Amino acid sequence: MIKEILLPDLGEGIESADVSDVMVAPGDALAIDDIILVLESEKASMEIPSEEAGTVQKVFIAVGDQVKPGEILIIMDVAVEPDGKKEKIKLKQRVKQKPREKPEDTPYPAIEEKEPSEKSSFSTPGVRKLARELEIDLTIISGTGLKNRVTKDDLHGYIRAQMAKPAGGILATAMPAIDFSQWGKIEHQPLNKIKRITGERLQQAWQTIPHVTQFDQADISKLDAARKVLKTETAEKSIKVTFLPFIMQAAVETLKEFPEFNSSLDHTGKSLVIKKYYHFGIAVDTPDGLTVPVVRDVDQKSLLDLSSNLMDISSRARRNKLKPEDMKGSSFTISSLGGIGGTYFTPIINPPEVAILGVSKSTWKPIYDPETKEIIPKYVMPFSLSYDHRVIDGAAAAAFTARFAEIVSNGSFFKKPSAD
Ligand code: CAO
Repeated sequence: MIKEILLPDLGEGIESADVSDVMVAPGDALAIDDIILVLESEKASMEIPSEEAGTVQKVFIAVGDQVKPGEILIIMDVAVEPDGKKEKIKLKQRVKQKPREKPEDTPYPAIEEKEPSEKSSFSTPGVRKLARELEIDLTIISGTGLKNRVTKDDLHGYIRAQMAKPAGGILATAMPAIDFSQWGKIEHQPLNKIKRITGERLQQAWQTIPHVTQFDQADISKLDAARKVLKTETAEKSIKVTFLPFIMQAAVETLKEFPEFNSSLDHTGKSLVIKKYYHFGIAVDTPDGLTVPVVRDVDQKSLLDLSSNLMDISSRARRNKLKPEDMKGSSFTISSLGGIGGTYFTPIINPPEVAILGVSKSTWKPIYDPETKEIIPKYVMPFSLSYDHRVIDGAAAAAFTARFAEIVSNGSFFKKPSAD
């Protein structure tokens, strides 16, 4: 039986509304309650369901149309049983017989992702609104609703799956494809593997750890003098002594006084694992990108041992000769840009650690000495400490940097070079 389906009264004094989605096309088999179209009025979005079951013959509405109650929406061949009764109940039963799979123990079903499509996907206004707010492309979600509609559970399942991923998948999928060539010449340069892996780790660390960075500076004039002597003494041994071994030893001394900076949160997030070993991750700049090999047992090594270790790992890092063991087990990380330049930066914590020291280039500065009432030139090293605020309080971090500055300025603790 052919029947015209009209727009019902929209209530609440709504006289007309705009069509934001048409969910049916000629030839579609509709069950009762299947959505015919979605309207956006000034007051709300609403779905208009079918009160009949049957086959769509003709569609009179399109996205963007303004429609009024009583207006014809579609023509349907309404299903009629041989005895003249409509198939309503039968169709409803059929729909009910196809419950969506939803595991008992998970609140949302596992959602399959698919390639983005230029075709819009079927979903309810609420789902589309949430997706718009979170900048999620609904066409990549396989809908489990009727006619593959993306349901609220599908969207929630997708969001949960993205949150469980190690890297921020939502961010990646939220990046729109932009044709930059419309504004000028461009060149595509694929990121190499190191950059991609480091990028994912950095993004994860940045998104999951509440970072705070404390800035400070240290007078390293004495250290500068000590290094010059050592550098001359070791020149013939082909060992390059930079500031970094001194800084590493000063960091060990400070960490011994502030053990929570040499820790990790355990898997429950409810207790700290304090490490009694001092293995330092050292950020090394290589032609292929940033990598962080580990120098072990920094507390047991002399300045020369540390210098040779640094030469070894940085040279192997730059020749892609690091082994997996070289990258594991660090308890604290130092990133030194002192050989390059800049004053202060905000290093990103190297998980599962809770703090990272960023060292910047030292410069000579006129510093006022209140004791002698003189202005004295001092070699001043700016540095930054980023820390996990779940574990470390701001006061502790400021105390840590002040103590580190004191230790590094004093210079008396430096371990003598080893005999060889
Ligand atoms: N102030 C002044 N001079 C400094 C300095 C500082 N804080 N730190 C280093 N220098 C000097 C060194 O003493 C050396 O001078 P000499 O030739 O007179 O000895 C020169 O700068 C070059 O040092 P270097 O960088 O080769 O050696 P290093 O031991 O200081 O650092 C390494 C080694 C591997 C850490 C470094 O080469 C490197 O790769 N740094 C980049 C790390 C990075 O990219 N971090 C960014 C991470 S973003 O979070």
